[in-house]
Amino acid sequence: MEIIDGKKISNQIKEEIKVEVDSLKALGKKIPHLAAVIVGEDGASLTYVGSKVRSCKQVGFNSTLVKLAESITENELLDEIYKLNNNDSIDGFIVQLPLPKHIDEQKILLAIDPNKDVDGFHPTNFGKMALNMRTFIPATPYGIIELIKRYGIETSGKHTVVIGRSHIVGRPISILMNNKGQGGDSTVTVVHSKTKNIEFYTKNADILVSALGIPEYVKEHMVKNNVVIIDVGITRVKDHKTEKGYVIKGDVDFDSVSKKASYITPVPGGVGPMTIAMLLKNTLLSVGMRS
Ligand code: L34
Repeated sequence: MEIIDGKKISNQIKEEIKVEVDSLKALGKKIPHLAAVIVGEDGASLTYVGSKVRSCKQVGFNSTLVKLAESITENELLDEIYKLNNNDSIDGFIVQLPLPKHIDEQKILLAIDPNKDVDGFHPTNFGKMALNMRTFIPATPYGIIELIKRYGIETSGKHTVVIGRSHIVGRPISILMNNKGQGGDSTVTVVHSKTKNIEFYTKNADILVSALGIPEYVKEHMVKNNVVIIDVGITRVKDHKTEKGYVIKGDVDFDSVSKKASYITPVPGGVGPMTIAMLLKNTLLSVGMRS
């Protein structure tokens, strides 16, 4: 069994990005500038966005954090997005999800200029991704593909089972792993809350991607020997014994499942840090496409 070290690979990618930023700077070109919009005070969202801003500094990007109150109206948020769309100094931006219930997420995502949509959530970019055209790939699935490539894991002809069909992970990763090319060419099954007998599918997976959000849902008896496990789940579980008052759990019961796996991503330190590295990569791509 080999642990897939997302923390290490994400640092490598950030180093690679820094080299490119340094050469842009040496040539007197524009410094990449990423903006992030966050609405409200959700603890996990604040952590993730904070980490995005910190990573911008690490690689030499400029960054802007737009922090908005939970009570903001949909129209006010749309105005913020138009400002970012029209601000020429900004190469790309994201609106951290989830948004408060009174705001229509689709409406917000549709308002983002597709050329600045470094999350790849706009229908234009999502459609391009589905057609295997060059575009922004949503950062979490992009990070998974990158881990698979850098660990030399074979996907061609393999049976990949994805648990979950969210717009930000399950659906896009199912498309990417089925697309033609390296990291793809897989036979993909997507299981979800309405699937009967989920175990029947997971037991037949060569590669299992879990993006469900139920801590330790995937148990040893649900997978076969030598399975490749990609655990995208990241749930904060209350634990008063710890300083922070919670522990982070993945979708997979790591201790038992890792014994059967050929490769496995840990939580934390697996897919999470890759999400951030690939967002930076998309921002660099945006600079290239805009200049
Ligand atoms: N718009 N919303 C938008 N884009 C995204 O790409 C995201 N996502 C998901 C939630 N909402 C979003 C993220 O940024 C999930 N996500 C994310 C980003 C980073 C990490 C996890 C999820 C991460 O850094 N995880 C660390 C642990 C962090 C902690 O201490 O809580 C890890 O090692 O897994």
